[in-house]
Amino acid sequence: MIYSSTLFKPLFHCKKWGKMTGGCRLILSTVRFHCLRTLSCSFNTSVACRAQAYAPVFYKAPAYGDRTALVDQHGHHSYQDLYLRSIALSKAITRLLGNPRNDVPPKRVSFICPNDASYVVCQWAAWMSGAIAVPLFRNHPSVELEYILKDSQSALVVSEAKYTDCITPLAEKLGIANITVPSFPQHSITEQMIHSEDHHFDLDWKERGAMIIYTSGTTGRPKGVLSTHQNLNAMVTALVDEWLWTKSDCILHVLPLHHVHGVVNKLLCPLWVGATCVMLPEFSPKEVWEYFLSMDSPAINVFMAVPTIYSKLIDYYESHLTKPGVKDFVKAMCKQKFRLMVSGSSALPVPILERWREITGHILLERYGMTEIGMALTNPLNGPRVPGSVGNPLPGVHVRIATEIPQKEGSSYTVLAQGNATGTEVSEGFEDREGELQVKGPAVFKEYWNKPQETKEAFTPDGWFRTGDTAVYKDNCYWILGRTSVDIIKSGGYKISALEVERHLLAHPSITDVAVIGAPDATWGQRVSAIVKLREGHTLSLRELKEWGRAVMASYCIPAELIRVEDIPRNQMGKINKKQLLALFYPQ
Ligand code: MCA
Ligand code: AMP
Repeated sequence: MIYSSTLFKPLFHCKKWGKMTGGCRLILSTVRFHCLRTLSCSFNTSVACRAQAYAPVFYKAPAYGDRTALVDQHGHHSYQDLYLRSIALSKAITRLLGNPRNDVPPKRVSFICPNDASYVVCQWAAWMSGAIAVPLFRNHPSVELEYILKDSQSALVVSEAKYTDCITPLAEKLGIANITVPSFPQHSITEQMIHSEDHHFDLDWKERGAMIIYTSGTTGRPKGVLSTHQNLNAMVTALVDEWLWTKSDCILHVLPLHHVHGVVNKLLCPLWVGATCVMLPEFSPKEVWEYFLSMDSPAINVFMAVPTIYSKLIDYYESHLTKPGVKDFVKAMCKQKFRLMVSGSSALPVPILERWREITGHILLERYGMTEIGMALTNPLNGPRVPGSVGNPLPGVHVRIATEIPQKEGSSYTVLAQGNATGTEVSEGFEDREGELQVKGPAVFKEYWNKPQETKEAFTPDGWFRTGDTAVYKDNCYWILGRTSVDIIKSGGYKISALEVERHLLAHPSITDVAVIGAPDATWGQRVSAIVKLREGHTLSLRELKEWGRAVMASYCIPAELIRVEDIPRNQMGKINKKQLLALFYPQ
């Protein structure tokens, strides 16, 4: 089913926000009323308004009216414009799905968009309809998209016009409804779209599922991390409070929109406070530097990225911006324009932090997070940032460092250190001892979608989420020492399951045995390296493997290196010791 041409038709000939006809005005004033309550809630947590305190970000949009919410390749989009477009789409969704607001659990609406305003519209529309939003990544191959559509049991997939050709056959194959949203800007928005139906969005938001993000684990296929509106609310408000987001901020957005870093930290936070998000269709070092050095409005004053992006920006700087006068200009502009530059999603190498400081005069603020928990630890906005450390817990977040004591019936844990935003206590005799970082708090996800066993195993018996990261508390802050499992690779900020890549590679007609490891890399953090045994008489080049890989896995999972061996070393039990493989092939 494609409703592309009809979806926004009623939106032509838009009158302005303030000049609405009777029915419409009534509806919007209801919405405004709720928004004001919500806004006041963020400052006043009285019981009377708690019900709306977990409402999604779109509740705030009417209050921000014609302020610029988003700037993308199509132009400027005000809060009211995004809001009205979202209502229009939510009406189409509701028409197709019945009334998802009544569903328990809520229906899933997947969507696939470029990095532009259409993403926000799809996300808000899904929430307005009461559905769970499942963002798809436009660069994923169709087998990956199919897996997510199936696993999330999506009732509907919304695609921006550019992706309709890719999505329609998938949706038809899976028997899922699909609609197309036209590319921006096709039509201006009108009031007619919100006539006739009542648009009050009063739902019990707190426990309601909001978003499913897919993440790789050590075992099995990617898991859908279901966060509730309360979880998202906690993630956003902690960052807004801690990093002092205000509506005068303007962030440059360059990250993919199927992970928490791009969705929550870089998009929901600015939209929450009425700030502006300038969104590039994809990361380009040249364009980022142009924005950094531009005198034009809107002036970017906040930037966040993964360490690989800072590394790539440094490379670009070294080859294009190091002439004496230019260097000084770059530093002066960055110092003057920016109030905050953040790094996260994987460890920030100290040489990158140092070089960035020399170039821009900014000490990157490093923070630590995870899809399942949002952000947990951060260096301070004001106050000394410790290179290599990830600081201390954000407001509302409880963390502990613990080691497991395996027992016949479940496990118990020795707690080495435990803390929150007010301080950390180290258990006597366990100073500077490393263990697993575990997290509790309102931002911690509800469940892995349809995976009760995996959900159970992700928590300790007393309810702490087990991150799988090794950490230590030392010198009054937390340090991440790496993953507990070698089978989780972080490349360019993406989490990649080595086992998942192996599963794909074993389907290659020339490969008979394989071990995938994360090779250390100055730019990428780690790069995916495949150690393979080929079938008798077969040959395989890296180029051929990459070519083949494009159809079956995300580009960032495709091995960047191929090492052919006669046999993959195994121990007597037939197990591969990946730490030994790493030492053997990457001795440095
Ligand atoms: C691209 N390539 C990669 C990756 N990205 N290889 C390994 N790892 C990657 N991450 C490959 C491409 O397939 C291509 O290979 C070559 O590198 C150049 O690709 P290109 O697209 O030009 O690279 P790029 O545009 O410069 O992309 C690099 C990037 C991107 C911008 C750093 O990887 C990225 O957006 N990363 C951010 C991921 C992210 O947001 N993570 C957050 C999740 P070939 O040349 O062979 O074709 S973690 C999270 O959300 C938690 C909560 C947290 O703490 O933040
Ligand atoms: P993801 O599961 O894709 O959300 O990635 C979360 C993982 O990224 C964490 O479990 C860590 O392993 C890693 N990570 C995020 N931020 C940092 C950081 N600042 N330093 C080290 N690792 C990080």
